[in-house]
Amino acid sequence: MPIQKVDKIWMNGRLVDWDEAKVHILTHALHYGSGVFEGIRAYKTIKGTAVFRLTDHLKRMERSAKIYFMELPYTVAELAEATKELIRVNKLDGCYIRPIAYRGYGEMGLYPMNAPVDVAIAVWPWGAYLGEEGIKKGIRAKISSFRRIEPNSLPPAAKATGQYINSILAKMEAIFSDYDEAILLDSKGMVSEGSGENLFVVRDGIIYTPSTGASVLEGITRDTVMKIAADVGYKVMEKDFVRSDLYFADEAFFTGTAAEIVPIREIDNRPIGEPGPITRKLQDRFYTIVRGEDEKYRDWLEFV
Ligand code: PPE
Repeated sequence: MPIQKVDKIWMNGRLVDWDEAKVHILTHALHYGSGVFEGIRAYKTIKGTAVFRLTDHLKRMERSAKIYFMELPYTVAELAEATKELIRVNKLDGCYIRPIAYRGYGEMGLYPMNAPVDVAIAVWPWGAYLGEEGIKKGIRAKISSFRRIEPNSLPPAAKATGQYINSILAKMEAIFSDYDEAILLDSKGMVSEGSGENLFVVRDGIIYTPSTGASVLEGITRDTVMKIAADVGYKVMEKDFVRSDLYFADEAFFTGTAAEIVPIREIDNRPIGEPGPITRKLQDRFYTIVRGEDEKYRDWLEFV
């Protein structure tokens, strides 16, 4: 997806011009994938622009960094403030936000502790990740022949740059096979998640999503959906399941910051059907909340 250029990028505490936001070719993270990042969205609300669950995202970045012994030179509060300032400076209302902390220039080799840790934040307008049409009508997914990375090789709980090579393999395979998105199984063969989204299925009115034991990222949208579904009165369960449970689903959908909530209408050529009532209801609740139209969830909005 092409990036829509804006004015400034935040790099190590300074606002730099978009075209000047560069790194050295010998940046450690470029060679070894030794970076951690986040994907966050800001929405235009009735009370101004607000970042959705900004602090929760930045805390997850801190947890990702912890796994890789990466000491972030800024606190969560400092990064939150920098994010808000950056959105103001670029005069954006709704946008996507990409903070990244990475091992920088100065050391080569696999022991990374002497390389500097650089931090940057970029913001830009980013539309529907799996298409507007996908949000409305649902997408087609295919179980990937690539297995999801497992906790004892690359911890899926970390949102680390290098780990995404796994998602890229799955995504390319899905697109080249004329599907919209991949569903990865974990190393045990249990259903895990999409290339960049968590996965939910509905059967007999109960909502299921794979547990963290099935190599999933602890998605913020996953957590949001579980909470709002429970508040609406649905039963939600974290439970690991196999591929036939996907085929038997009454409804299925992906969740993610970039994707938001995207219905799945077909898996491996087996129809799931038009987006169902529970998926619709959750989409509706989600957009109401991110747009600040529900007081109950005001704590999730961090105003710019
Ligand atoms: N699983 C994976 C592997 C993943 O990358 C994401 C987010 C999620 C689940 C959902 O997490 P959350 O956003 O907290 O609900 N993927 C991000 C990056 C996508 C990209 O292509 O880059 C995102 O949605 O921002």
